[in-house]
Amino acid sequence: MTARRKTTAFRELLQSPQLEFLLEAHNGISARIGEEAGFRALWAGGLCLSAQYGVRDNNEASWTQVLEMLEFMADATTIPILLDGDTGYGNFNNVRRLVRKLEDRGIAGVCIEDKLFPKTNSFIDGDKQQLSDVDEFCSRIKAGKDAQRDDDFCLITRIEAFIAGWGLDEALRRAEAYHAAGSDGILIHSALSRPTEVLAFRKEWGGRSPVVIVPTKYHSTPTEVFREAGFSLAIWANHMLRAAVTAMQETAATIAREQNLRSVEDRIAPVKEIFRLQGASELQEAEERYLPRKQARCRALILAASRGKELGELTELRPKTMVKVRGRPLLSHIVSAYNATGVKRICVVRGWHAEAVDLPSLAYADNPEFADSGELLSLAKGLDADADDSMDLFVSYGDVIFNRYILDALNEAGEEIAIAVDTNWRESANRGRAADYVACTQAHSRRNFYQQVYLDSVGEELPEERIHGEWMGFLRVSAAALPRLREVVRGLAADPANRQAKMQAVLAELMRRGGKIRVIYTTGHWLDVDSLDDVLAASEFG
Ligand code: SPV
Ligand code: MG
Repeated sequence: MTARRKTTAFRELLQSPQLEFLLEAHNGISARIGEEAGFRALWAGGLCLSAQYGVRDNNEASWTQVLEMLEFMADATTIPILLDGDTGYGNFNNVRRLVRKLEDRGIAGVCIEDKLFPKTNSFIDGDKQQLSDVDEFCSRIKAGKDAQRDDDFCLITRIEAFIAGWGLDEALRRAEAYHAAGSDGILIHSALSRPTEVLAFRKEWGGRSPVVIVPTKYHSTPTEVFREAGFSLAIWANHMLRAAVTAMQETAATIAREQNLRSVEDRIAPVKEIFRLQGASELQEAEERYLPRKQARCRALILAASRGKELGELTELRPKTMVKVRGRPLLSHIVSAYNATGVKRICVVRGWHAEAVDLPSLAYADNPEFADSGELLSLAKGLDADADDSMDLFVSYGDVIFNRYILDALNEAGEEIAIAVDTNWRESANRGRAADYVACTQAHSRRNFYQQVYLDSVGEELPEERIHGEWMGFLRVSAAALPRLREVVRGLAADPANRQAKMQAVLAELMRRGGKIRVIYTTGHWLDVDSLDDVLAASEFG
């Protein structure tokens, strides 16, 4: 089924036996609002189109600038638009070009008035306005009608005889000539506060062609009067712009006076309503249909509840993750590394001096029992804080800074569960600190570059000959495996015996349940900050 043309819809309104209404609109959004209110056609008025551009109704906006706006209005709506085409912007030649361009832009009709270019609004010194020569005006009508390719496109002619101080005879003489020249209807305009002129005209003219009125000045007349008189269309010609102006003036004055938004917020449309009027949801649906599936999206959970007592005074009032290195908290370096690889949704589990962990754009979960619990409990709190399992998840520590390369390597693994393991484990051993050592299905070696390596066991007490590397806390869990991780963590955390459990207990349990944990070997590119020496080393990192 082909949609009914806007031209046809407008012609039907113009020729229907009952009174129909056109609402003024002056841009895309006002046009859409008019359609949503139930209007079946719109008036693109010259007064309001020029006013929304901030210029006078004297053809100061060029006709192509009018055309530009009409295109937005037509795109924003499904109902026909009648353009107030002023005088046609010149002579017959301009009118025929105008008609073609309006058809191209989906405009249903144009109204031209019998004055001279550049025109002046009818309500400004109307009686000083000069009318066009009747024959010359008829040439504009004929050329316009000859130019249209769509039979239903309407050319309405506006008689300004009353405005310019002439009487009924002059108005009728002109109507007769315009009708003979091919006009589809007469707009009879009047600046009186009562509809006497337009009623007199309609009475004499009868039903020879549809008659259109603009009751701006005789606004108090009951609509019933127009209906009974047999008018075809009534145009509410400037009320959307005037309503907007009042609302904008009040809002601007209030904000200027109060220097805050409290009292205006509830009196103006919410931003969501603007999105709706713009059709934002349609674009979201289209993106789903047309855009290639985005790469797996990731979020991150940073376990940062511990104080880091070894750092002494530095962590008296803040946790280790907020200790500054190169002028920025460790956490800020960690966030930058995540951001650099496209991860922006980050949740930090806080404990010691939670209030001091306050970087913007992060989500927070708190582990109030941090002092006597282990990483497992912090992980449980972090997982509980965000129930979204539609994204892959990174887990890492708040005192480990790293190069984004580690995240990229884990991403590339494309495995349900993967950890990064540093082959340079002897460095930690040499520094005499506890570390999460791991044994894997294979040692790191260039020879088995193409082999996939999996975790075998993890612990601080692994015998040296079994150690293949050190796990620095990076864990990547795909969205598909997240429910499994949740289940394992919940199960472990429910057992009071696991209160002090570390992250390695989670890996062990995942493996015990038959899960395979892929190991990505890396060398360096990270640093954990446990001591003051580490703080100094961190200053050199990167
Ligand atoms: C307009 O809306 O631009 C009109 C009607 O032409 S009036 O302002 O009354 O002249
Ligand atoms: Mg006008």
